[in-house]
Amino acid sequence: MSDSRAVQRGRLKLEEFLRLNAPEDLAVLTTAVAKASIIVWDGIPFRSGLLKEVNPSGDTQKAIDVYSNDVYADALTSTGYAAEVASEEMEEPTRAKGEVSVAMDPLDGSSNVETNNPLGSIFGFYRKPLPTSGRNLAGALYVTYGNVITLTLTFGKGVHRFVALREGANMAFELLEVNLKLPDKPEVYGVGGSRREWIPPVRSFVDSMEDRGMKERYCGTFVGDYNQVLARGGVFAYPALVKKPQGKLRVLYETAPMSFLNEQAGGYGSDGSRDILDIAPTGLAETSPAYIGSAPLVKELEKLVSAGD
Ligand code: FDP
Repeated sequence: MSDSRAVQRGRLKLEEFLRLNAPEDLAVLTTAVAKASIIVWDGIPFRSGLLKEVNPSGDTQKAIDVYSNDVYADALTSTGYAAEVASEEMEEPTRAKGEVSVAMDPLDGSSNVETNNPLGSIFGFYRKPLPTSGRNLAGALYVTYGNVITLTLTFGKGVHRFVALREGANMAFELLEVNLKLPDKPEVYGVGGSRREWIPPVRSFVDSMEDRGMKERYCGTFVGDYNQVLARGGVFAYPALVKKPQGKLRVLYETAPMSFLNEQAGGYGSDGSRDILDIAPTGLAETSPAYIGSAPLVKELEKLVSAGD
């Protein structure tokens, strides 16, 4: 962070921050994501089925996850900096002429749409063609569509957060927090799937977290659940399940970018036996168990899971 005076005033615009702190290609791609996130957010009431009769653009109603995918994929490919954009919503990545491979989850937690629980989007900027390991990430970011829209990002030099504020008829992102770090004292945990499906070491570790006075906080969106771990310290896990040892979350689109960001915030992410960033996925939609958050806790959990205790 080079412009700390501007940070203290709290009015540093995203574009200015990116000009000072990001390589040009990632700056342009991040700006595209920021602009598209407002369009996606605006579309949620109409596209989610909440307002069935109303469709502002008059075109065929698309499901919100397909809509988000199309908005982000168009925005990213039209920058000229993306080599490919991959997401679970597309059978094949969209190819373009740039050099950065983008893997995204355009609408994380789509089962939360109906209940108005948090939603998010995740983006990983890779320097190698997909699929590739998280070691080739040059940047990662996530968007939260909660009480406020935030964008939390890293380019490998700390984690910084921006918030969308109204500016006349538009919304613009301004710096909210710099150099976010997981607090030393962990307070919360959230674990996906259901307790009876978890492998035994995860069950016993959750019991031990309760014994340590930590609280369960689970909203059902990876982004929302991780976001509170970043604020309060603790662990988010979508663990290995007895009948689904590879868990549920996708490495390229979800766990590697979030783990890269989490490590920049001083945390650690494991698949139960190794750093998530060391996984070399062979397919775009490959999944792995994920244990992400405060480093000492995740390392403890990794030991238990590796030993099968
Ligand atoms: P969703 O299926 O609603 O898109 O990415 C998948 C995901 O949500 C994560 O955001 C979330 O952490 C997890 O699945 C929730 O799964 P469970 O309902 O099995 O807990």
